[in-house]
Amino acid sequence: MKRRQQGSALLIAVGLLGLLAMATLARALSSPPGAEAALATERALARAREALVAYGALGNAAGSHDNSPGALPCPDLDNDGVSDLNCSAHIGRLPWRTLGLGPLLDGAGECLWYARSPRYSNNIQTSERGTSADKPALNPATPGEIVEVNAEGATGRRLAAVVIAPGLPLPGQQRGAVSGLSGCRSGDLAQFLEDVSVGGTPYPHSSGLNAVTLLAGDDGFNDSVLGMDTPRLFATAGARVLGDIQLAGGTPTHVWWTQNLWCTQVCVTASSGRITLADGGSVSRALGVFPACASPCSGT
Ligand SMILES: [Ca+2]
Ligand SMILES: [Ca+2]
Repeated sequence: MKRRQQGSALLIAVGLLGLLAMATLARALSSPPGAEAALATERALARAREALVAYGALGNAAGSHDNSPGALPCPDLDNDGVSDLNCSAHIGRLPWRTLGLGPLLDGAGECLWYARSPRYSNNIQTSERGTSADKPALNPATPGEIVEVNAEGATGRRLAAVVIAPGLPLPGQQRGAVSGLSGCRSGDLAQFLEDVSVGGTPYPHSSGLNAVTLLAGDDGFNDSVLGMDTPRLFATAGARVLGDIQLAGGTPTHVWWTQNLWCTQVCVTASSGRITLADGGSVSRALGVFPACASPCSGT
């Protein structure tokens, strides 16, 4: 009797294993080729963008109050994973160490690249914000400078930053060995990212001022792009500013508050502060104290 029960259990186990194998095979057959790689790329890009949003809100790991809320790190220009403070280029590798991330890899096993609007750079001293056209006050009304481009051309959206997955090397691209410092392959920008024209207009990635979202696989172009617009950035950085108002018991005394004209960006209702974003959305927080200069929100 016991032996018959054992035999039945074995048959059931074999049957279940067979069903599991069939289900796995069916799932593999139903996924289009490259789907897992594409998913890995999307995951890496999303993690990078959220880390940049967090950096823009809180600055460096020490949470320095010297940074302007919303300011973004310079790219990594020497392939060590660390942002370069005296950078002149607007595009480079994602500074993953500075962002507190591991080396993010796309579906092709390549490290990510990154560009940020020059006026959003945190190598502009906060004390110099608002003193010249190329060092403007940084707040939700500060337009991004990176042009978003799709298959029809420029979309009209201007982005604060963009993260880019390079994909596999295309014909003519030669990438070097993996750096022991960064875990990223060496080589200049042109070995990873492609310059393209859309509708006869050139939109070079190498400038750091275009975010081209053509479908990967189009002839001569396989970069995957994820943009960060200014509302996404300031939804978090703005919450930090409202938090600082509460902490300060009214008007923050930090240099970034005055230099970036935050008083023009905050309005108050009976019990909360509100910051309006560039897309008409807003971020609010209950406040026990208000900045002395803030005006009432319209309609309240
Ligand atoms: Ca570096
Ligand atoms: Ca590429």
